[in-house]
Amino acid sequence: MSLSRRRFIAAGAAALGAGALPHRAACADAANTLPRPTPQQLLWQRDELAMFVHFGVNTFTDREWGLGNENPAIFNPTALDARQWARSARDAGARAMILTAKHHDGFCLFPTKTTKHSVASSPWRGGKGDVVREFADACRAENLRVGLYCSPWDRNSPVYGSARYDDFYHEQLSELLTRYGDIHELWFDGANGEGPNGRHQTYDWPRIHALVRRLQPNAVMYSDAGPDVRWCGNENGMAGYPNWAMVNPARVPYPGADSPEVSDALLHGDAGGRVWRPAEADVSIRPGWFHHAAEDDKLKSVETLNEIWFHSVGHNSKLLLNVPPTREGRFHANDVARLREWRAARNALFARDLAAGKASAWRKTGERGAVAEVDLGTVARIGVVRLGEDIERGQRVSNYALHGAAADGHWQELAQGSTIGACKLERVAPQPLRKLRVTVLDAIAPPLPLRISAYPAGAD
Ligand code: FUL
Repeated sequence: MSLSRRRFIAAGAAALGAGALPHRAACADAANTLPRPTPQQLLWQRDELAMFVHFGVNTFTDREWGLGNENPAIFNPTALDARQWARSARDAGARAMILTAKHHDGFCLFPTKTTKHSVASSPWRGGKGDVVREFADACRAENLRVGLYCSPWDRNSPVYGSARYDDFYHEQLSELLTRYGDIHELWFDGANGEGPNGRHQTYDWPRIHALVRRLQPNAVMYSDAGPDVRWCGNENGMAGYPNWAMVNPARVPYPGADSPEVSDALLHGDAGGRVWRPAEADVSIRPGWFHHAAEDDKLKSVETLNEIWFHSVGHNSKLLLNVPPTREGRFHANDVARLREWRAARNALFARDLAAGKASAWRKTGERGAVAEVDLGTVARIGVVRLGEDIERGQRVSNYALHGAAADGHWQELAQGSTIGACKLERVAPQPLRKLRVTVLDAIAPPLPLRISAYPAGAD
């Protein structure tokens, strides 16, 4: 069985409607109809990094997808410490954390009226434990937003594959949405196989979405196709480029198919899309999502994590990095150390923005063009340039060039690009520069002043 999820698409997405592409000549008008993020989507994206936590019966069976017939007694972490997860997440620079409250095996990490297949039937904390509660408390203690993954696919529920499962799932979500305070993100996974009776389920997405909106109006909902946040199309943490935050829902229809067209729409979004639905890039620090002792020395290197950062956050996406607790219920020392090293490396890369507070100029060049220039006031070897649009007013730039000038005033091209969005990171060949210039060559609506940051190259 493939471990990559098969796509299902959140119904209701289609109901939001697909509009016509803005006509290029009607650029100024396009600004009025340009999709914009909700305050919740904006907050979600500004976090840049969230930590994913896969934990459950699979941790104890050494599997990635449980079968649903596990004995709850196997769930018995010996030293569960959600605060340690939260501290590591915060130290790594994450601002939110998402826990698998229920994975495909149906085992609930919280006590629930819906099933006996939960922590209440395990010996852990004498059957009185609640991992979701400890997780939510730990997140709040470390100033992290709380997110929950509750798999729609349930390989344990006897009612899976019938209308009764809609009520069952509705009840589970209601418990999760009413007991644990503010939930920032709900994560609806795309894997969708058969239940214990061999039956498949067609989920009632409009009902699910309405429930979340009613009980947690400030939460964003992720699924492969939304409705608030979409998948980036792969599990490597690599968003596509160009990457628009908008989609045309007709291109990511329900039920989804593993077609090249759907992958393309998820990877790149759509310049003409009428719905704001930015991409989330998820990846695990290890080969698997759950902890396997055999992978304790197979962690991604700092270099790989940096590559992921440049291709996720640096491609107008948000990174969701998974770190799985061990059977003890703690992050393994190797993961904690790797997160620390990676944070130190990022701190070094982005320590000093030499463009901050420096003289800058912004000049429009026709309807769709503009030139932004910043004078660093000194000559410095620049290694990374960060560009950003004011996405509160929509994503606009579709083609640009980045130039730099050394002390002699001679301009040379450093990079060319298409989309910018919330953040585009450019790694440039380290060289002494005094000025930077971004030329917006084309945009889908009149471009707005850009944010430009310039970071010195490390010793090489
Ligand atoms: C996939 C799931 O099937 C994996 O087990 C994991 O939860 C990953 C994040 O999403 O679709």
